[in-house]
Amino acid sequence: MTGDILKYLGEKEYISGEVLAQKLGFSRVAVWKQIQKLKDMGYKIISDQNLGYCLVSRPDLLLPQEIQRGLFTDYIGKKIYYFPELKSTNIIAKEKALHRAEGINEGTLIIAERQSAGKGRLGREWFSPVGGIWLSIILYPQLPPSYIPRITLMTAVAVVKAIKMCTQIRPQIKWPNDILINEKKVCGILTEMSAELDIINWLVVGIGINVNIDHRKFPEDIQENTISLKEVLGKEVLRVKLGQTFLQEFEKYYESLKRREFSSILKEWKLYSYTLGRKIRVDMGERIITGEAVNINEEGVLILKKEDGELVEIISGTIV
Ligand code: BT5
Repeated sequence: MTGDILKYLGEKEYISGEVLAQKLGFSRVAVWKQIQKLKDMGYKIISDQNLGYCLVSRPDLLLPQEIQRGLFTDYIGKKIYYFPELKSTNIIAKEKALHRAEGINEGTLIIAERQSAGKGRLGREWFSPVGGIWLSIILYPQLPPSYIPRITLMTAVAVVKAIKMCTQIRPQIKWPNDILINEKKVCGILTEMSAELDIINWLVVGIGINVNIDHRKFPEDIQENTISLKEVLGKEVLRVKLGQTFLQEFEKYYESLKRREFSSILKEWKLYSYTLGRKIRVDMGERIITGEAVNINEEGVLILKKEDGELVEIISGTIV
C-alpha cells in the first residue's frame, strides 16, 4: 500500500490528500495513515493543510519500491522479498526456490538490512550489520552443474563492475569468490544449488557487500582483512544505486552465460584478477596444494602449476 502512495506522491510538488485518496481508492484517513507509515520508514514528507503532501527525500533503505524505481532489468528484481532483519537471505532464498510453481520465478530477490546468522562457505560465518548489501538471487538456469564455477566468476565480475561504476574504485577478484580492495575483503559470494546429474534444479547466488560499515564492528580476528566502501571513499555510498547497478550488470552477464558465452566474461575476470600470477596455497578440504595460479580455463576452473611443473585443475577451494 505504501508503494502505491509513492507512485503518486510528488517529489518537490504537493498533491492533495483528496486527490491521493481518489487515485488510490482509499479514504483520506487511510491516506494519512499510510503517510505516517512512510515517515516511520524514513521518508521525509511534509504536509500542508491546504496543499496536501510533498515528498522531500527518500531513505537509503533497500526497500523493494526503492530498488525497483529505475531498475533497468527484464527479470532480476521484479519480485523482491524484503526483511529489516533475518538469519540469512540464502536460507530464505533456498526455501523459496523449492516452490517455483508458486510464483517464485527466475530473478526473485531476498534482501535484508541485516542478517543475524549470515553464511559464508563451508559453514563459515558472514557478519552482516546494518549498512551493507545482503541479498540472494533465485535462478533456474538451463545449464549443467559444471557451470557453477562460471556463475561465481561472472557474479564477481558484475560486483566489480558495479562498484567501479558507482564509486570509481577498482576492486580486485580473489579466486573464487572474494572481492578485495587494498588486499582486504569488501564482498563475498555464496553460490548454492540443487542439481541432478546434468541439470541445475535451482540456484541461489548470495552476495554480501560491505558498503557503509565500520569494519571495526567485525570480530577482532577478521578486522585486519576486511574493509568497506565507505572507508575507502571517506563518505557513504548510496546503497540503492549500487544495488541497482549490480543487478543490471548481473542480468547482462547472466544472459551471456545462458547463451553459453563465457570467453568475454573470463577476459574481464582476468583484468580484475588478484590471484593469477601469484604463488598460492589452496585448501581443498582433503588436502592443501601449493603452486602458481597460472590460469582460469574456459570452464572457470583454476589451473595451478606445482613446483614440479605438474598442472592441477581446481574447481573449488579456499586460498589460505
Ligand atoms: C563468503 O564465504 O565470502 C561468502 C559470503 C556470502 C555472504 C552473503 S550475504 C547474503 C547471502 N546470505 C548469506 O547468508 N550469505 C550470503 P567465505 O569465502 O567462506 O568467507 C567467509 C569468511 O569471510 C569468514 O570466515 C570471515 O573470515 C570473513 N568475513 C565474514 N564476514 C565478513 C564481512 N562482512 N566482510 C569481509 N569478510 C568477512
